[in-house]
Amino acid sequence: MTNWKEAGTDRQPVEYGDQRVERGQGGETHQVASGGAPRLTTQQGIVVSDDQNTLRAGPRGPAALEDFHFREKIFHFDHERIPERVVHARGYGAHGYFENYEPLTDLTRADPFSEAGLRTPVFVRFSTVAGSKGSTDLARDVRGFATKFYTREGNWDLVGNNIPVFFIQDAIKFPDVIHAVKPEPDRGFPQAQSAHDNFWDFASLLPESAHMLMWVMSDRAIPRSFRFMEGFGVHTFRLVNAGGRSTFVKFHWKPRLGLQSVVWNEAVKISGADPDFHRRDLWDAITADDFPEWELGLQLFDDDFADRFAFDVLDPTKIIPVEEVPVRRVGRLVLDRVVDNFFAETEQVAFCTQNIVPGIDFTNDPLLQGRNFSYLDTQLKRLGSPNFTHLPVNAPQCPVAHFQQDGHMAMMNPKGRANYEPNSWDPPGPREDPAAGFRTYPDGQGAQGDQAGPKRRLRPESFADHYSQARQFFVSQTEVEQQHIIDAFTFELSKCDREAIRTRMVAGLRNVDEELARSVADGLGLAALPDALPPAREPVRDLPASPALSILANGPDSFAGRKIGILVTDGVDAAKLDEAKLAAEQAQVNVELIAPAVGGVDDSDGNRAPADQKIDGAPSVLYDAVILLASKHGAAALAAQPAVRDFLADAYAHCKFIGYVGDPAPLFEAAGLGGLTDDGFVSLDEHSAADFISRCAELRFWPRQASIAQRVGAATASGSQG
Ligand code: HDE
Repeated sequence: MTNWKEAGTDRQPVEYGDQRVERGQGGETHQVASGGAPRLTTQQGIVVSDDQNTLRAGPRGPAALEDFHFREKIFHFDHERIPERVVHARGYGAHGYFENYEPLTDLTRADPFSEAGLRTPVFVRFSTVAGSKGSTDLARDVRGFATKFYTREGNWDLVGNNIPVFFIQDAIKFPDVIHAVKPEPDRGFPQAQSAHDNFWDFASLLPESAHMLMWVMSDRAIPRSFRFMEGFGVHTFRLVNAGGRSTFVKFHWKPRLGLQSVVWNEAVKISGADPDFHRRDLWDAITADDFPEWELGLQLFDDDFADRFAFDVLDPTKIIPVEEVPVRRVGRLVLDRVVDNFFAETEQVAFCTQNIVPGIDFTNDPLLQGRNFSYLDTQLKRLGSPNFTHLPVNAPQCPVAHFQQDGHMAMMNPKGRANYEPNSWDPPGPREDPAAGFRTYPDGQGAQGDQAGPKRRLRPESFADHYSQARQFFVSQTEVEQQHIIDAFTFELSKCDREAIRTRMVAGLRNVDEELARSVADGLGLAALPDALPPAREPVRDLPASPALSILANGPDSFAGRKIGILVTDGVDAAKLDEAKLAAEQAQVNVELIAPAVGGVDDSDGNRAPADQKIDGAPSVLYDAVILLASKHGAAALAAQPAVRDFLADAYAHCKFIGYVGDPAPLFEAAGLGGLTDDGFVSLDEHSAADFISRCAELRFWPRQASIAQRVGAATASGSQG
């Protein structure tokens, strides 16, 4: 007989470091419920005695089928995954609130805008589009910016992107554009990249994508993090007031910390060093109570403007320049709570563009109309039940009452007999309310009213200008940004194997800007500039520039919210280190100490300064600026390390501000920077740390980009001569 009454007697107590555990007969680790730890149970609530061993006939015998604990545990594990989103699979969410500044009742009867200071709870999920769930945050891609407002009159989902236009004009092309950008179907790669033949083959044959391509080849597609990017509702929507008057609206999110992007070479390296760079940034900011914030802006216009405007306001490949219709800031979004559980909230949140509340309405934008079908469909596929609205993250935070019933995982089941209407029961169950209920705006009247006619598959002619706004975007960028766009096109097209695709794309770019097309052609080594593609409608070449479209021309005036990496060694000057840390704190800048070992360094006062990172794991791409606080002896040791040389060479190449003490020449020389110091290098012996940080508000020392390009040009020229 086995001694089943004496459970656990075959185990011995043992200490593993700071943990007291029990060791079983085979040496396995057992942790037993005691102190604050509750007892482990099965899903059915049966307390588990041993979670280390399956039930076996003899210690070396076969497993028993009756082991319900094992069976349940593995069964549940086998079903842990739900289908990832077909697009926007990789994302990160957080909770917060939207605070309305002033009542907007003249414009809309939507609840979140009804009172000054009203706070509406929200859940926001940021995402990339093309990559799968496990892909890198720093892919060149559009970012999703989806906000669920839990209003007192139901959920409103504003499912937007960080780019105000889209690739296509009609939802029927969505599967095609996504197939084209995703890994190619035969080989299953490349992951989370548009730099491959299929994407550019499709794009070069789809002139309506020209405007969007300018945005995705710009630095907008490689944001520094979610906190530093804008959001856009993209489509034209309607606001409708209590009297039934409609005003067209475009939604904008404006980041409090200003816009900021990384450079492409940095993005490539961050993808290796920290593929979670963006989600970590959001988590770190919120858990440090440095709550990310955006303002909601509205571009408001009427039918007359819509008729006057040079493009169709229903065309989602067009913006309305803010110089023509200014952005009115009406409230702020604050994210102040991380999720308790990633799966329950971020993975299971189900945004639906068709979730709107009284006071907001759709327009006939053909992309929006298609989306309104797609999102509900996709939630059923992913979440597996029409009851996905019962999940806490999706449940409205207002009364919900209807006669829909049953289905998988039904949690909220009505009581009583009435499950239909009309009925004569008491209680009768819910009934409709014509006054408070959602009423669709009776579109199709007024100047924008030609929205009916025979059923046909027809694209409006007013959608046929594909290039004018692409050009407007390009000419509105600073020189540095234009160069980034040229570089991005050159990089992406260089990854296409078929020359015909590269050539066709350059031919399309000629309709945007000759200089752009020529530079990309040169970068690709095209033998000759191809003829321009025949445009459906001759582009307007003299649309005025819209300075608001540039990131750099609208930079922040502060370095707040950014991160400085301070490289230290034993013997680091304690006073300088303290000064740098204090100046950073005062400027609301984060710092990380990077040392040869994570245990830290001994400073000049003999005190131990623990490090945040070991140098190998903290390349300079993870920081917005860097400071070298090495002692003389330490600097010599650093100079021998490849990771340190990369740290410096990259900080230089990415145009970062570099602070230093003492004579850094040997270190800079080791990094290949001998004789290259410029005004982006700041001696902290001559300047205070506070001065350095205020200098950093420029974010990057951009003149360096031109001087690097000049040296490359000179070297290429002398190479080709010799
Ligand atoms: Fe989406 N999109 N989309 N999309 N989209 C989805 O819904 C779709 C489009 C956007 O964080 C899917 O729940 C169609 C534009 C975001 O959970 C799916 C079309 C814009 C998110 C879907 C578009 C977006 C999605 C996949 C062309 C910017 C992530 C999973 C008509 C305004 C939401 C899901 C989150 C997600 C369909 C175009 C933004 C398949 C058919 C334009 C931010 O329903």
